[in-house]
Amino acid sequence: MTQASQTIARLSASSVDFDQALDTLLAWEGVSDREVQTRVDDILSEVRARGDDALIEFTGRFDRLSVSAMSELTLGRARLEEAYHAISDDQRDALDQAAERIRAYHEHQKPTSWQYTEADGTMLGQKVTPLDRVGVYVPGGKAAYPSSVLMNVVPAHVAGVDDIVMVVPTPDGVLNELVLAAAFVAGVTRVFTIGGAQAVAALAYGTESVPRVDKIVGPGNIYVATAKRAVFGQVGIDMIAGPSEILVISDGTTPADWLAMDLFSQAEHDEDAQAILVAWDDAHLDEVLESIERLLPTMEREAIIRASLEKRGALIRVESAAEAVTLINRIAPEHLELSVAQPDAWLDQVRHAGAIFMGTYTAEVLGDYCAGPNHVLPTSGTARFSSPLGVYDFQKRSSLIQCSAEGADRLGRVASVLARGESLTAHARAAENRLKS
Ligand code: HSO
Ligand code: ZN
Repeated sequence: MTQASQTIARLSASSVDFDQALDTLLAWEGVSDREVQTRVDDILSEVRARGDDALIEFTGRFDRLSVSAMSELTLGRARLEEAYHAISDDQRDALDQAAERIRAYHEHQKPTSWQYTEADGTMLGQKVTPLDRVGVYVPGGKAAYPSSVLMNVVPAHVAGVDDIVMVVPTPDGVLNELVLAAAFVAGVTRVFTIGGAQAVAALAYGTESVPRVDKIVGPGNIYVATAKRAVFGQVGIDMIAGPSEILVISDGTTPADWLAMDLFSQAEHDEDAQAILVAWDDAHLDEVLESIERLLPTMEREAIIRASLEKRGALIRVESAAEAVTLINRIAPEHLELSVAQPDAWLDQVRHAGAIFMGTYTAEVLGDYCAGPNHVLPTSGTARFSSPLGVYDFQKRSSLIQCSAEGADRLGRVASVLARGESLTAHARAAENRLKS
């Protein structure tokens, strides 16, 4: 049943060593490196102590970009708008449509403040407030995705964040106009063309030119991830993302060539990305493998896809649809494609997945770009306990209590007893002061 393939592993869920093979396949160690840690700590304390001067120095050293003032590394809305007009009509139109759909979807997420009043007039409630200022990190180089700018910025904007600051490294001063145009469409307030741990430090501590933010979101390399971890507490951060993953469940209703391309679309992100397909029909699995092998040589990113499929990909044969469900919940994938005739029938049983793509026509890439839901999703099994990036990540809640005289009496009696039990006399007396008699 398990058949050798050079391209991608074929596993059978009924083989005795399957559990162990699956563990090995899924294992992903979040990178942590002593040397990186030390270098990041140095950069953080330099920026904290010397502000703009340190930023200018690091940007010269790491991005080969030498400037004499931070104003040369700052782009305002006018410059972003220029980029928006400089890109092609097609690109502008696609960005607009994507942003609009992402905005509309996230509008549905807006939580509301609420209150209720008890019989004695005591009011209790919750007040939702957007964060004042957010920093969005956008990587330079091969992972500079305009779509990720939309996905990180639009929810913050919908949440009501007034000031959305973006940082993006520009090695040798080369700007990515599409990224800047996306920043314009999404509602970024201003951009600093700085990156790495120094940019994270600037956002976390503030410098003369870069304002201190309340939360930093967005993906980055190991230096950025290490810096974000280090400043957590000083500011909020989003999750630290691992490599992208897709799990496709196929009952054979979707053409094998489409499925192969869906797997490639994750694999082409990077060598560590993970693409897994699960089916209960051997002939169908053969067909998918045939598609993979035939299409792979036609891909522009063949080398990356090949490495990813070889290292972390798999075609898994299960006995039944029920066994596929067990596997879904065990893997807790970032992206789940239910490529089956009746995806709705599966939903009740799927407990852990970042985003669920339902049916033959719903390719994961539509969610990457423009369906509306966020593409920043929990990776490496963290969908067990976390959710897509959303409006709620850019807001916080305050609780509200307003006691009536009767309420103060009623609650004061309870509080007083509990306070005395904790030997906290001032607590008890503060409550007792407001008792009726
Ligand atoms: N699949 C990636 C997002 C992305 N795809 C950006 C293309 N550009 C992680 O969800
Ligand atoms: Zn993608």
